[in-house]
Parts: sequence; C-alpha cells; structure tokens
Amino acid sequence: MVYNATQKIIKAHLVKGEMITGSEIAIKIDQTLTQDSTGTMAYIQFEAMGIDKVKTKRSVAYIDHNILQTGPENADDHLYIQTVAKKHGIYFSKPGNGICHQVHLERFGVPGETLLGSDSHTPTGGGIGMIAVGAGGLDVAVAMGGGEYYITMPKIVKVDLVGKLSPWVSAKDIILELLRRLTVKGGVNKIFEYGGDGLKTLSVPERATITNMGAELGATTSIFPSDEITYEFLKAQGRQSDYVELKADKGAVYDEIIRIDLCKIQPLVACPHSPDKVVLVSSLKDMKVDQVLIGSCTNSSYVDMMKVSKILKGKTIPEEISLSIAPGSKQVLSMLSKEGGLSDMIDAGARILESACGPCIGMGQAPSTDAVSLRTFNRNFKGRSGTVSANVYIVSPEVAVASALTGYITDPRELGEAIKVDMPEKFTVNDNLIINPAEDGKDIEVKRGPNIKPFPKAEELKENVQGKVLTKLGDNITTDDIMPSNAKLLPFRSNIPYLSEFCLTPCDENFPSKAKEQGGGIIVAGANYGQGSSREHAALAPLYLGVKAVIAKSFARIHKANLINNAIIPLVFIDVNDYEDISFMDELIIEDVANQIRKGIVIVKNITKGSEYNTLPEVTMREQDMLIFGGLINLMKNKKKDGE
Ligand code: MIC
Ligand code: SF4
Repeated sequence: MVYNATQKIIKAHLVKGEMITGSEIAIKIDQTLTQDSTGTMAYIQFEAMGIDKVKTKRSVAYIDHNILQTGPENADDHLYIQTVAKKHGIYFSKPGNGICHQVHLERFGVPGETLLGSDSHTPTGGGIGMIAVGAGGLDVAVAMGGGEYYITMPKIVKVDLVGKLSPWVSAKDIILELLRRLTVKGGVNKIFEYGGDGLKTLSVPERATITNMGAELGATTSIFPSDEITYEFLKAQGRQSDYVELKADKGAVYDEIIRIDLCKIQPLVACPHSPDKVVLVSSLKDMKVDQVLIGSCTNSSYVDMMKVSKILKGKTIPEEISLSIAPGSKQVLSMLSKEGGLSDMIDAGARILESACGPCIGMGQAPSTDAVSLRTFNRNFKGRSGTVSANVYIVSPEVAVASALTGYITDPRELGEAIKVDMPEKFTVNDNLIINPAEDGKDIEVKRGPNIKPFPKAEELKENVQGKVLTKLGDNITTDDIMPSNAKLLPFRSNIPYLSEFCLTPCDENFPSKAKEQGGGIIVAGANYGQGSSREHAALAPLYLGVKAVIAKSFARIHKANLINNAIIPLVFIDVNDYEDISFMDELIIEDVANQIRKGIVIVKNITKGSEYNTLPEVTMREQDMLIFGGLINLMKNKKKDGE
C-alpha cells in the first residue's frame, strides 16, 4: 500500500474506525495544548474526570490571550491554570513566553505526532509535520485523560506547490490565494497536505503561516511533510533528536489536487470583513491607512520580525500612522533585541507590544472610529478589533510595513530590492518561562479565584423539543458573533452566566433578553454557522440561555462538535428554501426527537406557519448518543455506570 503523509500519521494513531472518507474515526493524541481563554474550562472539565496525571506524551498550558490585567480576574485564571498544570503533569508556559502556536512550534512540536489544542489555530503545528487539530476544551480534556479524539475522516487534498515565490511575495500570500479560490467554507472536512517542488523553498515558520491560516478555510487541519528543512529547524532549536522524516509515498493518492504556481502569486490582501475577500494589493493602491499591526500566531516568527525591522531601519513612520508590533515569542523578542532589530523598530516609531495575542483578540489597540487597520493576523471579522466601525485588512508583514511607511496600502515591490533574512543556524534557547510539572502533584494546592463559576450542564433529551425562533441569522456567523471576545469580556471566560448576557449581541442586541423571556428556544442560521474560534463558550452561553437546537444551512466543524458535546442539536436544512419560510418568533416543535435523530432525518414542524421542514442531524452514532444522553460528560458518566 502507498500512503500520503496524512494517512501515515492517522494510520499510526488510529484507535477506532477505518480511513474511509466521511466515516468516523478515533485517533490517539500524543500532545495537547491549551491557552488561557479556553484553558480554564478545559482544566475544570479535566479535574472533574478525577485523573491524577495527564496520559499524553506532552501537554502544555499557555498563557497568551488574557494578558491584560485590569482587575484580578485574568490573573486569578492564570494562577488556577498554573497550579492545576503543576498538579496534573502539564507544562506551563508563563505569560511573556509567547503565543501558544509559535512557542509550541519552537519548543515542543514533533513531526509525525498528533496534537490536539483548545484553539482553532492549532493546525500551525502542521508546519512541522504534525496532525494538529483545534477542538473545544472538553475534547482536549478528554485527550489529556488518555481518551481518543473522534473526527470524520476528511478528504485529503494535495496542494501542489510549483516553483518559487517572487521577491516581496510571502507565505501569507499563498494561503490568501487559497482562501481566494476556496472561500471560508472551502476546507470543511478536508485536510490540506502540501507537496511539490516548491516545498523546499519554504522554511518551517513560513509553512506554519500557511497551516495556521488553513483554519480560515474551515479545514480540519493542514500539513507539510517533514524533510531536511524541518530537520534544520529542529536542529537550530537544539531539538534534532525530535526529527522524524515524513513524506508521502511515491504514487500516493489524494481526493483532490490543487496546483499553485508560486511564481504567479502577487501580494494579496483580505478585505473587510472576511479572510476570503481577497484581492490584489495593487488594486487597493493609495487607500489611506490609519493603523498597522504586525504579529499574531500567523506572522510573528524571527524571520518575519527581522524583515520588518530591516525595512524600517533608518526610516520614520508618518505622523498619521499608528504602528504596533508584537513579536510572537520570548525567543523571537530576545533574538530581535540581540540583533538590533528591536531598536530599528523602536527608532522608526513602532509601539512594541508584549509577546502575546494582544490586538488579534481585541486585547487593546482597538482602532479609532471608521479606521482602516492593516494587520498581519488571520481574522478580520467585523468588530473583532474592538471597534465595530473599523475596516480591517489582512496582509503579509511585507505589505504591512510597506504601507506603514507610506501611510497608504502599498505593494511592497515598490520598495525596490527585496530584503533577505536567513533562518538562523541556532536559535537562542532559554526555557526559563516554561515551568515543569511536579513529579508527584498530590500535595499541590489548586488555587481557584472567585471568578471561576460552575459551567452549565446539559440534560438528557426530553421527548419533544419545542420553542420559539429566538433569532434568524445569515451566512458565515462567526464564534466572535456568537460569543464576542474583547478586553472587557475575556476576563469572564470562566463565568458563563455573565458572558451569556453578550451572547449573539453583535448580530441581535436583544438575543439574551429574548432567550430568557422565552425560557430558551431555537436558533435559525444560514451557511457555515459558527466559523472561526474553538471557544466552547459559543455553545455554553446558548446552553445557559436555554437554546435547544440550531437549524442552519451548514455548520463549521469545531463549533458543531462543541454544540453536540453540550447536547444542543445541530440540524441542517435538506431544502435550503425552507430557511426562507421561517420567521423570527415562529413556534417550532420536533416530536419524538431521540427516535428521529436515530433515524437520521428530523422533521421540524412550524406550528405558527403550519409547515414542515426536513432536516439532517448529520451526526455519527456516538454523537447521537451524546445528544440523547445530554452531552459528552453525561455520556461518559453513563458508560462508566455500564462498566464500559
Ligand atoms: C481566536 O483566534 O479567535 C482565539 C481567541 O484564539 C480562539 C480561542 C478562543 O476563543 O479563546 C480560537 O481561535 O480558537
Ligand atoms: Fe491568538 Fe490571534 Fe492566534 Fe487566536 S488567532 S491564537 S487570538 S494570535
């Protein structure tokens, strides 16, 4: 048999099922990662399982999202995560050490292994040859406890990279080109495996930029082979012993093949308010820019930062421009400083931010009213910057810095000869912000601040599900719409009752009050409902408000899994025209719901209109059980009772 790289890893980790596209498989997870905005929930759930020590090869808890400490809440959560990590065998990356995905790539990622992370950009690890998947905190907690992870065996798409990028065109433009071609829905239930002779031209951090933003395609994950370039990267990190070669066999088969001619790609930009609204940078030439932000897990590696510093060297940004830069990790920041790049940035007028997610998740640096903000990040959903009226454009570091210097959207090719920065032969390694877990954690006291509130628990399914349509939403509703995140709300990630007051408010201001008034109900939505983040808060807050089902044209993968884990029924319209028939506040009923789910087709009756809609639950047998027994936790309890 011949296998591609994806199949090789999946086969080596397969616990249940067969590698048949569309069927459910379970894989063993070698490594996990959490970050602080999803981590608290994940560890509360892990603690509830009563397991002393994680059963993975390596689990790491990062603090990188909620680093703005304007009150005790975030710091309390950090302390909780730090102590719970020490007790249960989890490495702890302190605030200041950097963004989880960047640090994981540098210090922990191992080719050929599996990684499950409670963050949707976990696929960054695909840059080093891992099957790295984003999931809700509960799934990560289960994996820490040694449980398998279930996915639908995705289609495997080969992305054949041919040739070499032109000067001033970068890895970011490759993934923007894919987004342009495939859209934010184009990757659902697919893994993108990169290949072709263009591979050898891309370093590990460049590959990671591409796999990182594969999340915006809705993909399960993306992966590059592990080759000489991977070896050089690991060696430079002092980790050559972690190297394993991983390549597709000759003649390996793929479900689809996409070809990208690297020489033909030009600098690209994603326009407001979606990462797939991609156009040529040159087509926006002369658009005035107010703010430029460089960093995030997509573009904050050492080479990215050094390039930016070299372009800024000896220059000054115009007075109307606000430029902020967040190097991705302590390693990057420290090396940038030793090489003199940091002072070139500071001298040019940049504001230097902590190595963390920062403005990418609305933690500070919200732009001014109606501002044009250029960012090297991965998401430009409306309002995510903290300013609803801002227009956020997603670009490469080269485009960002060229525009910061001119004050207008600028094609970097106008800057003349391209700047070249080599990958270092040796990175500065200093892991003093990574705290090892205790050998024996039994005497470690877990510190719980008052902000940590119990999370809502789902209940066993009743005979009928009945309720009003609490809101009717359009296509591509993001988890930022469902459960907004910003400097004001992130401190409450462990307080669902408080957060629920803001649930879906960017789309429908009155949603929380209506849901409460009606004692819960049903959400109706368009295509790709729940795209974006892995935050299970986008399921927990609706659960708290009594939402029982979401009927949509289609769902994004991670959010759908989070809904099922919390026993909110996801239903897909068979005839999309039925969506048009439903109105706000219509009374819907699903009778004998458990049996209908088991049968695989669910009839939703609209009592108000007197009509009926056929819908698909699109769930596996295991997921049917979860919905019926009241979510993953209840299902696990039930299985324990039955001695399974
Ligand atoms: C994001 O980029 O939206 C986040 C913040 O990293 C989320 C995680 C979260 O909501 O806490 C993600 O991508 O999963
Ligand atoms: Fe952090 Fe932004 Fe990356 Fe999410 S996308 S992990 S908020 S840097």
